[in-house]
Amino acid sequence: MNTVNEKLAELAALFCLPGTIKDVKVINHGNINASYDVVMENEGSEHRYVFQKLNIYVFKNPKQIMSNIEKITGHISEKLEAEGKSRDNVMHFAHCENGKNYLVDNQGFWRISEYVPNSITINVCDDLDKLRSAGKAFGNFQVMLSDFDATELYETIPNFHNTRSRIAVLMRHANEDPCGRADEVQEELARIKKLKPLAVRFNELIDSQEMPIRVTHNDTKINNVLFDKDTGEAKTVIDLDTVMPGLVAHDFGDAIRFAANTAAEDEADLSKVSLDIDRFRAFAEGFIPELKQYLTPIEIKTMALGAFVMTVEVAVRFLDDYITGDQYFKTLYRGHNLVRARCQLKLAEEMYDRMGEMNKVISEVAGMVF
Ligand code: GN1
Ligand code: MG
Repeated sequence: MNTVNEKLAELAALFCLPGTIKDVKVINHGNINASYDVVMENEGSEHRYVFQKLNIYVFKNPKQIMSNIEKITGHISEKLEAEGKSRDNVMHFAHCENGKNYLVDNQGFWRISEYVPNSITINVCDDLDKLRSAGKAFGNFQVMLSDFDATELYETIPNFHNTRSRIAVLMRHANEDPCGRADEVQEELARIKKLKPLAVRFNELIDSQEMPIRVTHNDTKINNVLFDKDTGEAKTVIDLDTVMPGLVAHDFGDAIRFAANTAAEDEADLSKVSLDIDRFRAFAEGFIPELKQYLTPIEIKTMALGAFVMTVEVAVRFLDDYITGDQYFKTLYRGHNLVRARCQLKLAEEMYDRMGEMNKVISEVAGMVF
C-alpha cells in the first residue's frame, strides 16, 4: 500500500467508517481541492466515499465552510422530510468521534462525504436534455434555500464574485508584476479594461440596492451536478464550499460560461471557443421556470448579463493567478492559467457581441418582454 492509501485508511478510521479500503481513484476535475474516490468493503458490502483535502490557501477558514455545509444540508434535509420526499440525494458528511465533520492534522484539513448512489458527473455537455435538467437542479437548489437565513452563513471567500474588486486586484498585481510576467499579458489587460464598464454593472446595481441578494451556490460548473447513471436526470448539486449570499445571475452565468462554451474552459485553440446558444437556451429552460416565482423583473433582465460578467470575472481571476505565479488554481503546465484566461476572454467578448441574442432567449423562456 502506498502512502496516500495509508493516509486514507488512517482517515477512514478516524472518521469512524466501517470496513477496509478496497479501491482508491484520484478525482481529477476540480481546480482547488485534492479529492479521492474511495471504495470501502465491510462484511461483504461496498460503500463509496469522497475523501477531500481542502485547499487552505484558497479557503482561509475551512471550519467556517464546514459549519455552512452542515447548516445548508440540514436545512435541505428537513425541508425534504417535511414534504415527504427522499433525502438520499442530499450530501452527507462523515463525523469524527468528537462530533466534528472535519479533521485537522499536520498534513491538512480533511473531510469525507458519502458518495451519492448511482450518480455520475460530466465535464462536457452537448446533450440538451441533460443541460435542461442541470438548470433545473441549480434552480431548485436556490428554491430550497430561499427561506434560509443568509446571516447564518459565513462569507467563506470575501468578495468572491465582486467583479469590480477582482479587476482592481488584477490591475494592481499587473503593476507590481511579482513574477515578471506582466509584459506578456498587456494585450489581455487592455481587452479587460475595454470590457470593464459592463462587467461592473452588478456592482452598480448592488450599490444602488436594485439587485436582491439571495443564498446562492456560486460555483455552478456542470461537473458540480450529479446525474443519475440510468435516467440521465440531474439528481443533486455538489461542491457547497462557496454557498454564500450572492446573485441569481452569478449562478446562471457561471453555469453558462462553462456549459455553453463549445470548447473546454482551458482550450488553447481559440477557434474552437464560442457560445452555443442552443445550450444556453436549454440551461435557461431548466433554470428559469424552476425559480420564476421568486424572481424580480431585474433579475430576469440581467440573467444574460450574468453570463458575460462571470466569464470576464473568471478570465480576470485566471490572468491574476498567472501574473502572481499560479498559486490559486491547480495548473497542469506552465502557462495553463494564461491559456485559460485567453479562452475565457474570447468567450466573454463573443457574449458581449451577442448580448441581444442571449436576452431574446431569456425573454422567450421567461415569457417577459424587455
Ligand atoms: C474553481 O473547485 P472548482 O474547480 O469547482 C473555483 C471557481 C472557478 C472554477 C474555474 C473556490 O472551481 O470559482 O469558477 O475553479 N472555485 C473557487 O474552473 O475558487
Ligand atoms: Mg469548487
